[in-house]
Amino acid sequence: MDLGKKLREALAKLTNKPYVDEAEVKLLVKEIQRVLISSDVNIKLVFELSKRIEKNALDKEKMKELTLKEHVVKVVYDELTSLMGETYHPRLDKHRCLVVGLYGSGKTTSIGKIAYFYKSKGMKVGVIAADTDRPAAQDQLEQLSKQVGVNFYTTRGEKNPAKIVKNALKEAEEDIIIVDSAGRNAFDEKLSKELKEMNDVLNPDETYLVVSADIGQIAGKQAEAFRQAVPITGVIVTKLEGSGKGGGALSAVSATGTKIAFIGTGEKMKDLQVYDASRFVGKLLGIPDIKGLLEKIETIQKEEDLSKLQTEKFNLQTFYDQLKAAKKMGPLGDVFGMMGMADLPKDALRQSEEKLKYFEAIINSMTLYEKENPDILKKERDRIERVAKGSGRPAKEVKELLAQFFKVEKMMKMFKKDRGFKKKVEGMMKGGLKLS
Ligand SMILES: Nc1nc2c(ncn2[C@@H]2O[C@H](COP(=O)(O)OP(=O)(O)OP(=O)(O)O)[C@@H](O)[C@H]2O)c(=O)[nH]1
Ligand SMILES: [Mg+2]
Repeated sequence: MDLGKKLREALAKLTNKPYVDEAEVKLLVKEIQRVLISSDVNIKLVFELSKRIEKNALDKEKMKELTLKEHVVKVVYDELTSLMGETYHPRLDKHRCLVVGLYGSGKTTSIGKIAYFYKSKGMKVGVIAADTDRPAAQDQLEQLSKQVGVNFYTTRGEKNPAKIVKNALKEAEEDIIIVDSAGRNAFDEKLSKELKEMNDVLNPDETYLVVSADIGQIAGKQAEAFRQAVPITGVIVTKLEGSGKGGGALSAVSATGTKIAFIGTGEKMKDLQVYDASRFVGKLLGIPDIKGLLEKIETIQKEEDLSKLQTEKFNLQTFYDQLKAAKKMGPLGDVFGMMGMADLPKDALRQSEEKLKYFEAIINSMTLYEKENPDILKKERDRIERVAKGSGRPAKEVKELLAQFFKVEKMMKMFKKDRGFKKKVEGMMKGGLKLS
């Protein structure tokens, strides 16, 4: 499914430029449109998406460390993933599934695959053949169940699917029960009634609609039709490996607000993937290294968060400046809140005007070296006496200021190292840093 050759060429052109060139972004958007329309994505969706890509590529502030190309790829990627839906998280608890869909969409095969998927996760699986429409349907599922090694249930000769389910449930005790249903050429009243009856007996936790990727956009309409009969919790899109219309199927389903749960990518039992929009989009765009780029972005984001927590150079002067600034802005707690340490006891952090003035006098009596290297005051205690005298404040108060400074300094150092440190800091604050 390499639709992305021209797209990649258009993206390549954006490399090594200091600013985003509008003409190139327009060219890129045109290519994206071409790719999406050829994979049968709805025209209206395509145009909405193009507009957003153009706007974000040109207007959105670029992360400093990203190249221009990376920035644009990220914008395109974000928009496409939201078009194609969310990543699915299969449930790993005890549950029941009903599988529905039209003729030949891949229901029975998908059941074999899902059974295999859960079995390989160490769960016990039972499958129920309740397709009474096609003569060989029960045998087909029985064979698949043997192949993947899960339990099989049916009632031969019984024409009512709901009764087959009811019978099977009397015996079946597996963690996961999956029921196969009959297909139709088109959704109709009879099928609707049949599914409703099965739904009532089974009371499923998941109802999967199976659609073949080659129906493209129509997948959305099918999802809506089936949803009127039974609550569809997820769609399985099969035959994605061979269809150029996969984008259409996925985006149309996602536009109806239904989740895509699994995708089938072949006839074998292992050819099933839990749906992950990012993987699909990476493939659609033919950008194999999309994961690498996303990891880079994540690292940059973490670093930016961290550097927000770091003062350029933390010393007594900057400590005092911060206290003063915090005072102007309100309770000091708010500043800490901004640093990611919310919920600190605000009272403990309130600094009285008077005390600030005294601290100012003390700091003004220090030499520049002392302000920048407060450790020296700890090592050479007579300096404290000197500062106390010079500021007209008691030595005890100088020590108090130093104690507060070292406490905050320590906290910041630990914060830099360990972002899960919040709890310990809170404990420390409760235990002590009284500023008033
Ligand atoms: N290439 C490919 N073929 C698939 C996939 N899933 C199913 N098939 C094939 O599609 C055909 C129909 O699959 P079934 O599982 O029998 O479909 P069904 O929905 O149960 O069909 P009915 O019971 O007749 O309604 C079979 O030949 C499968 O091997 C897939 O993901 N990729
Ligand atoms: Mg079948």
